[in-house]
Amino acid sequence: MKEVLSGNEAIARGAWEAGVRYAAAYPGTPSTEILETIGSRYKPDIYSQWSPNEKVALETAVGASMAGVRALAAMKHVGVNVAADPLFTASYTGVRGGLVLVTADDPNLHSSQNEQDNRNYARFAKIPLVEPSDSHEAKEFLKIAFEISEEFDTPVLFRTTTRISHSKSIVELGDRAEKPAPDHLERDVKKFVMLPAYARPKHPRIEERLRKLRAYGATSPLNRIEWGDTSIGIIASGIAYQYAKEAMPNASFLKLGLTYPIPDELVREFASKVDQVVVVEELDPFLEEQVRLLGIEVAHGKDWFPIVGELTPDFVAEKLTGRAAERQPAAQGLPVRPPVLCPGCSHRGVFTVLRKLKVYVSGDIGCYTLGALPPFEALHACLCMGGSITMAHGISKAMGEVTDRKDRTVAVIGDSTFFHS
Ligand SMILES: Cc1ncc(C[n+]2csc(CCOP(=O)(O)OP(=O)(O)O)c2C)c(N)n1
Ligand code: SF4
Repeated sequence: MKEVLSGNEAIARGAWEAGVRYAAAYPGTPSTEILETIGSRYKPDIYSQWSPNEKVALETAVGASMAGVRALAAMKHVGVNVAADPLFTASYTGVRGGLVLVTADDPNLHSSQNEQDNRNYARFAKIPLVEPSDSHEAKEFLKIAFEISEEFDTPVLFRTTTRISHSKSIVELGDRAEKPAPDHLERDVKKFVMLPAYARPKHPRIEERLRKLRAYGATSPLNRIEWGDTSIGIIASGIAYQYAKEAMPNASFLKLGLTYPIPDELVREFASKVDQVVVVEELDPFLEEQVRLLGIEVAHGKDWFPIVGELTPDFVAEKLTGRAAERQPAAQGLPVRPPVLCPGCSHRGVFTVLRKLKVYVSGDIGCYTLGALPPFEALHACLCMGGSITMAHGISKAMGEVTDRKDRTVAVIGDSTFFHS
């Protein structure tokens, strides 16, 4: 049977088909619908719960994996910053049941406080990275990610971007691979207690794991070469692959789904048979650097595709073909509609008073960040979830005893952000 699913719905379906029994998340655009879908469509096969923050979500998933079941944690890109501590050491412990962490990145900051490329976490934590290019791949690749996790004894980072998470495409549905529930709790102190004496020998094993993963990438169903015109060989993954394929359907492609570590032999084979290699990717030169490290010349990469912001099909086509897309110009003179607090929002009264008091307001992340914009203009700082109270503390200590009210600091924070921290 086929269904049209968003990337997030397809990930939820993939978790169900993979036999996942535990899923946890903290919400954040563009990741939220993953757990929403699991909770509404795949109950009771998958136990799912929202966590107070991303660290808790990942830790509970690690626990479920230790108990022997397949477990999934999902979050937006900045959530992985919060979950980084358990992530890096889970790379050392490895897994029992497969463990996949979904990171939904947000190029162009549609709904985020920064624009970070979480592919770098895979290299940093030395774990495999899987990137789908559409909803069907999101489902199928997730199942493979669980197999990789168990075969190589590692958490797997599964990265989407807004265009993959929220675009819809056709997905061929499959059955659930039921995994039996554990009948006892196994103990393995050397595997799961990361004392220095037990953690130290893990590091060389992780390096060995990466070597094996690199070799596995040559035959993995996640990676493929699509031979075409060999005057140009395009290396791409994720949504960038779709844009490049649409622009140059007849070119040769190395389409990567396992983007860390990249399969060096496959890359060499591909590069040796094309006249020039072009790497198309959003944000950081993540693939380009790995390709260059192999001693392979990259004709074009970040010189064409910027390190900042989101790629568009037109932009990629223009760079690859040298021809500008013909488009109707956008209508001129339309009214600007900046985001505002809802008419009856209870934050409105608070910001009206804070504005009158003229105090310095240390803000946080939520709807109330809009207190920075007209008509209130009564919020003067916002850094990360939970930062308002702590920044206000630093500011007030730095300022000492001030007499002028406008140099006094007030912190504002929402309930979810309060409990998150
Ligand atoms: C580390 C991190 N995780 C998740 C998010 C996404 N996010 C932004 S605000 C928010 C919820 C805020 O809720 P609350 O503090 O109650 O404020 P409200 O918007 O309800 O006023 C979430 C989940 C984020 N920006 N950063
Ligand atoms: S908290 Fe956000 S969603 Fe709720 S009323 Fe205020 S602006 Fe609207």
